[in-house]
Amino acid sequence: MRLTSISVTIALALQCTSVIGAVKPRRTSSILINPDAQPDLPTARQASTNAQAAGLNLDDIQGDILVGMNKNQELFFFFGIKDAATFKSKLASGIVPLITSTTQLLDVSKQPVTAVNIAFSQSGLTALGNKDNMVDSLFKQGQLKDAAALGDPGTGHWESAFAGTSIHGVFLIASDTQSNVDDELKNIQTILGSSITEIYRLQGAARPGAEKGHEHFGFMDGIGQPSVNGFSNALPGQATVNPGVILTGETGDNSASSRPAWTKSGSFLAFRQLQQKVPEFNKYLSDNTLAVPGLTQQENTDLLGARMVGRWKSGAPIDLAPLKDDPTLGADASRNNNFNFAHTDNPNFIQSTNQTLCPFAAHIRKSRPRSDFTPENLAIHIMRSGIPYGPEVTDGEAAAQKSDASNERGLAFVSYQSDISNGFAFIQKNWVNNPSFFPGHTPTPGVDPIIGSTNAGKAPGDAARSVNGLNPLSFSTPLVLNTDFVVSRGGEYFFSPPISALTNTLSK
Ligand code: N7H
Repeated sequence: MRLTSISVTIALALQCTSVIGAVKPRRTSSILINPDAQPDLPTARQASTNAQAAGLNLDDIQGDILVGMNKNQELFFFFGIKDAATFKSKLASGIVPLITSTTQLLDVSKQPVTAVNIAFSQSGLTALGNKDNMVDSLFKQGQLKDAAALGDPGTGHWESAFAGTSIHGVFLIASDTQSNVDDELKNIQTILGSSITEIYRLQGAARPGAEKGHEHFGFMDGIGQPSVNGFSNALPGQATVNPGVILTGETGDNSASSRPAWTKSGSFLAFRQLQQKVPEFNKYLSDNTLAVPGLTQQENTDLLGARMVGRWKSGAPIDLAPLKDDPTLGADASRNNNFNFAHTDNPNFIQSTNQTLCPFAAHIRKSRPRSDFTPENLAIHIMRSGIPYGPEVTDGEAAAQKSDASNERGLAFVSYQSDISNGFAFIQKNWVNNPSFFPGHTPTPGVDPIIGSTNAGKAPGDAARSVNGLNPLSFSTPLVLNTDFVVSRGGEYFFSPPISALTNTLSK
């Protein structure tokens, strides 16, 4: 268990103390969910020991950055700044005390009732009068100007709020209950009054019951996260990256020496609202079911989905469980990342041509090619911290095999990295959307069937995408995907500052 019963006991003890007024009441149940499949977070003590050795200040790093994808309820509240002077003074006096650090999130007894993080766009920093060069060209230009390069078919599908430069910042407000989130938003709005205006909000929530931790297509999410030096201890198969791959100004951030000093221990936040067409995805799988001998029709249908993702719905990697789901493997965080596509124990397995186990185009192989690079590329990694949004598929949608426009659902995608061009944007542009990636693999992989797009600059609408390797009986017979199962509704690039900078720089 991530948050131990010991910490709950401590929390209860603190609550008892609070009865006599010495200590503020704290939580006894966590804000975070804790599916077995996801790597455990370090305990507060482990993280603190690791951080001291690496010189990281976990009290200064906003909590969402390293902790990852495991909130119960999370609201993204996008705002514009109307009155910079008032905003700055309220930021320092009223908002900073609400901002939740990494240290606080790691221990139930230190978690607030509702966690709050804040991040600013380039236009937001400009609105605050900050003219510093953040040394990130994509942050500077904003996501709208990056839409075509990301493969979005124009911005016709974009949420109108993102199709402009008026979003100055975003509050990330997370708790275990919706009412806590609503109360905290009211509190923030009362503090900031008319100094901000609401531009857009997106409410995310972990899916219900047994689907907790799974995204809307049904696959367990949040498994393949890097282990960050100075924070966590790596499980077998997890990539260990320098803190500066995720955090600006830290070891491993190539631009550390040119960035403003106040940005040390911050991170760039790439936000994307990614709509998921779940009934259409399921229809495609059943219409194109595979024909692997020895499997039932349903097993062949499930196999196609697993080969598109690279994992089964339980989280089990197909590289280790190639034909059927293995929920015990999926739930075992010490084994479910322990693979690298190489199979060096089998002298007949030629990694550059053999897709019997995992297709070259599978989403997890495109987005983290592991040993396709020798050695693994440890510079291009992101910390994903998103959450599903929108309702469950209704019976009517399932029967019609078509999404109802009024029931939009998807992934409120969040990734953190020290350089957007080397993080989210690199993965999307150079790997996922690139039909020839990984080079030297035969036949050419094609695009990532989940999020790959070759629509750059075209009119909104589905463009056929060709993917090789999905059929284990014929690697070179492409499957043509005529529907975009994931539709970009746009987003923005933000910077999540260290907490000290909110007081010392951004409110001055
Ligand atoms: Fe992906 N999905 O349901 O198929 N993703 N992703 N992603 N993704 C992963 O390992 C999904 C998106 C990465 O370390 C899993 O957590 C969906 C974007 C990376 O082995 C599943 C959407 C980008 C990894 C999904 C979406 C990435 C990863 C397996 C959009 C970056 C880790 C579970 C709606 C550009 C790879 C897990 C590794 C894993 C899905 C978006 C990147 C199930 C539905 C935009 C780096």
